[in-house]
Amino acid sequence: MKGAIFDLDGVITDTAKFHFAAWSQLASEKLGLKLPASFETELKGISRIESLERILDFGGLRDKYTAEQVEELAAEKNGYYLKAIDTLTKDDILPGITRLIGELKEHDVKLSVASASKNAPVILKKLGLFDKFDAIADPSKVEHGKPAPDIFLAGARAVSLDPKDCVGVEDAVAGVAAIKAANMTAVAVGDPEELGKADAVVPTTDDFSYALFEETWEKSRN
Ligand code: G16
Ligand code: MG
Repeated sequence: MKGAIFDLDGVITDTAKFHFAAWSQLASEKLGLKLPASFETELKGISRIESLERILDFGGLRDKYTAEQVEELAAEKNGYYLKAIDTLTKDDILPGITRLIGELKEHDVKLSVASASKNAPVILKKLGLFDKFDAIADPSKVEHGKPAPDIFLAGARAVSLDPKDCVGVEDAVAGVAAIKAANMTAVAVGDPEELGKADAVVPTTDDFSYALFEETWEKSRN
């Protein structure tokens, strides 16, 4: 294993609750909708615009807004979201992640971020992790979102590595599909039934380690 390509939300920090709160605020204040709690999981790893399109579909409102209005609504949600994540600090890094980053760096593993979030650099700065990563793939430069492999391929390319030498790290079904489509080894955190396509699934981020990543990579390549 030469590289580890990380999803952000749900792997490095838990921003899903802030995304959901911001979407809920937009839905109730601007769209007259109440979002069911299931949207918090459903929108994980899904881009800003596609998330909004799914919300509009849920409310049967897709045809009511022009493309320009959809962009405005998405920008408004991002405003709510940015306000919410302003309070993030290193205390919001998920358990075991700082240790894992240290272990991977000790073994000269390149680290890159493959998040659907355009806010990834801001979030990593708030967490004090920005300088630990060798690269952050830019989601606005890739054509297809997760489950397409594009963002993970961009993450490997950004650290000049062949995808087959990389482990991708995810918490979402669409993200695991993206990793496998990129021909990487997938390590996931969460429900093993839901994330069954991954090469290894652990219950918490504290179960991640260099040894687990290396062993899973070795096995999946043979
Ligand atoms: C994250 C979240 C998604 C969010 C997307 C875009 O993805 O899981 O819910 O819609 O980023 O975020 P933004 O509006 O900040 O660009 P990931 O890939 O880090 O799990
Ligand atoms: Mg995620």
